[in-house]
Amino acid sequence: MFSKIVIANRGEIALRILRACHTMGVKTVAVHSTADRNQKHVGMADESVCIGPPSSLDSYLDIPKIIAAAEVTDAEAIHPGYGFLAENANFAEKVENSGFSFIGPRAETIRLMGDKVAAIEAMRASGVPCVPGSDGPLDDDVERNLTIAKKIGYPIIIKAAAGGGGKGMRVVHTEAALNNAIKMTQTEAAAAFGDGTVYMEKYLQNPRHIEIQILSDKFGNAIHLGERDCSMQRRHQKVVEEAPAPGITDQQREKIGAVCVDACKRIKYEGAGTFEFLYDEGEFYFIEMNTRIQVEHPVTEAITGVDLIKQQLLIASGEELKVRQKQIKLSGHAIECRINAEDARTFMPSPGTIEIFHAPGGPGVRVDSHVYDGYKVPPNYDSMIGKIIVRGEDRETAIKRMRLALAETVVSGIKTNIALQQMIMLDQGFVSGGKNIHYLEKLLDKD
Ligand code: MV4
Repeated sequence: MFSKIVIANRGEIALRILRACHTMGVKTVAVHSTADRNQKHVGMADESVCIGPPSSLDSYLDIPKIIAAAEVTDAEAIHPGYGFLAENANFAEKVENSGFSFIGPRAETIRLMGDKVAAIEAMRASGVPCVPGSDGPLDDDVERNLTIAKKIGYPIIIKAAAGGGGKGMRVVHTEAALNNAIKMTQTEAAAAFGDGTVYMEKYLQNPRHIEIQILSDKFGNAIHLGERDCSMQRRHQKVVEEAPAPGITDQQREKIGAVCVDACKRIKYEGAGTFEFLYDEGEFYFIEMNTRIQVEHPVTEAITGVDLIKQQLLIASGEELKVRQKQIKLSGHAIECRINAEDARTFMPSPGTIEIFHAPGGPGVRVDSHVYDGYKVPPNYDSMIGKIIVRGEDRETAIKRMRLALAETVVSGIKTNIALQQMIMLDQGFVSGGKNIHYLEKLLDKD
């Protein structure tokens, strides 16, 4: 195992990584911006290095500064957390070329998954079910594009190969609108990502977003840890996540899980990863793979008992996966509510000083948050101030626990989405379970 690592992130995930390091006897180096001097994990880390001003571009996204921090502290590895540089293949490559271990997949794998056309191609070749589509990039052949769309059937969606997470997409309902939509998406993609490559898929109108968590080591051992349902979202920001996904049978889970495990082995995936699927009328359709630890990883931890950050460290340090697929038993039901510093009506970030913070507790309640009384939420970063995760023996129990946990939570001095989360936990549609990706936005539109 590594003796010391750099935590190249901030907020709750930096704290989560620090906690995993403590249980493993790994020393920690916190890197932080000047706005983050008083972060909880900075105070708890064995060492800390200030890497620049508040702006992410000059701190958490500044590759040479982070590598320099590893050099001056004599660390062995760098954990990127999520966001920032977590899925930057060039960063992973530079970390490795500088003599450190990147705690995540190989740079080549990150690069492959960053190109959505290449990712889909690799997955299709590995037997992963994908959305009917163009099977590759679109070119400027107008007739060819019309033919592909006709064969797939409208509506179709044009997506940027370099996009993902909702950026660079356009739905097309008619043949008449196709060519212009392709051109517009290409232009936007070229401007946003420096790569105008686009591809086409059948547009699934009302799918759910279900993702499979995997772990895969450097020796060809791979396991899946079941699925998460992340359909409760607004403008591509997840709001509530849960595991398992309501209505998914053990047979469905075993089948899609085995397919993901096979794909991991085939592409020699190393680390923790997530296969993102759209789920529609009982079928899974792969859309993207995330090569990082995700915000919602705790719901999987809650029902499997596996510490995913610990597993990331073990895999990166070259240990063999000790957990076998047979040992993965899903137990109970877990729900995560993301707590954001935001305006209840406009959803605009609402930074400021938290006067009082009271965390909920009790059986089956976990709080992953870096905030405390007097904590100042800076305006420079993501507005998430923490996550409440509950587990119950069944979904109904978990929902009841979340209602109480939200009611116990006090965050004063700033605006938060706690009331929205409480509304969702009481909503009959959410309570019934299995709602699609448009449900929450439609619910919010009603008033
Ligand atoms: C889709 C889709 C429907 N059909 N692809 C949005 C984010 C990006 N990861 C993929 N996205 C979608 N791709 C096909 N072929 C609908 C979405 C989508 C979505 C997906 C997951 C979670 C929330 C979403 C919200 C709007 C659209």
